[in-house]
Amino acid sequence: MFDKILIANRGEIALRVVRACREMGIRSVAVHSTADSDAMHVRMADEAICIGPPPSAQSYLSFPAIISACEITGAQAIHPGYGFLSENAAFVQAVEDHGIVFIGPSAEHIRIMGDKITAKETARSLGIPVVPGSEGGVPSLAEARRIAGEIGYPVIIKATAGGGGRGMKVARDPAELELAFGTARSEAKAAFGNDEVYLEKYLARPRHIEVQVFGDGRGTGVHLGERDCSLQRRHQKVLEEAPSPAITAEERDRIGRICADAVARLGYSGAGTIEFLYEDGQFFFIEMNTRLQVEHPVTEAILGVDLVREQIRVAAGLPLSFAQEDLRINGHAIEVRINAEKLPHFAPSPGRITQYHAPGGLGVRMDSALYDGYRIPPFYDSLIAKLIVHGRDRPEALARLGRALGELIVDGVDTTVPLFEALLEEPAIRAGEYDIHWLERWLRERMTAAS
Ligand code: MV4
Repeated sequence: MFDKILIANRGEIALRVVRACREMGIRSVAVHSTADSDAMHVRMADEAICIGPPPSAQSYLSFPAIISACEITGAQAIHPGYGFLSENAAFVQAVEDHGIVFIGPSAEHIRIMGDKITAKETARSLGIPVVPGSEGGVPSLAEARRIAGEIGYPVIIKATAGGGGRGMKVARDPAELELAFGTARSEAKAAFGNDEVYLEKYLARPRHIEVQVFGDGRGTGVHLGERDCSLQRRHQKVLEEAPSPAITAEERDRIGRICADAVARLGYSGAGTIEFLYEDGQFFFIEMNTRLQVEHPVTEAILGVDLVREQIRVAAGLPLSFAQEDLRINGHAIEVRINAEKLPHFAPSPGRITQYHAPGGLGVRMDSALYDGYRIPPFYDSLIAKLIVHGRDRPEALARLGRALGELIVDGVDTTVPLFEALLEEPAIRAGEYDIHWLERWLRERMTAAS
């Protein structure tokens, strides 16, 4: 096992990794920009080292700054958290070239899944159900017309190099396809410097359901059930829950087994998430994330597994501490993402926290790097806390969420807490009946009603 791990991240996820390290008897090294000298992850780690000025490009994204910090502190491994360098294959290569262990999958697996077309081809070849569409890139409008005629309208055009929903266009008929194809290509070229696009059947009202997987890099693959992340705004998740209120135990076992099998055959190492659109009882692969995700605590809550600990074990060459048959789902968990943002437009709201009180009690977990008097810098993501509640069933988790939100105090900045208080009143949320478009529709209706 490692003696010392460097955490190439900040905020709540850096703290999350510090905590796992401490429980495992591993020393932790925090890195920070000059804007984060007073950050909680810096205070809680065993050591801290400044790696540059506030802009991420010169600090949290700087290969030389982070690799030098490892060499100076003697850290043997790097945990990347999520975002920043967590899915950067070139970084993984550089880290390994310096004899440091990257806590995550191989550069090759990150590269395969980072390209939407090779990801989809790989998924299909491993027996994962994919959305019907083009095989690879679509070079011309004529070819797009032919494929759309085959799979049927509506279709969606996606940029190969895209992600996070950027560069997507829907076409309902051949006339719309002409415009959509041209726009998708030129937007892809402008945004990503790559105009390659591909075509898929457009699913009108799916849910976003993702399967948590783990590989030990030596042919063992397991799944840890799914999370329902359908509540999104502008491709940002707002609330996540596990298990999904939309699927049966049989559906879970079936898709889970397919994913675990795929991970085993890939020889995948570490944590991964296989994302699906789910509609009318069918799963369709869209992409795979090769990192720990923001919403991993809902899986931890219902399975009692420490996912960061497992990541560290696997990176150190140890087996997973559990087998598939050891896992049993216990109850229901919900996470809400509390952002320093001002409603109704979600404008960033950085500033000083004048009063902070975290909720507690049975079934409540608060993952946050906030403290009284902390100044939220304006340079980074607006996520300031994740509130995760766990109950014996979904109604109990919902009740606990309402109770915990009532205990929480975050003064000095605006937050998205009022959004969750309003969502808890909604019959569709209470019933678990929402798709990927539900939240945006609800926000639009409420905003027009308020004005
Ligand atoms: C789709 C789709 C409908 N049909 N693909 C958006 C982000 C990217 N990761 C995939 N996305 C979508 N792909 C087909 N064939 C609808 C979306 C989509 C979406 C997906 C997940 C969560 C929220 C979403 C919001 C709008 C569109």
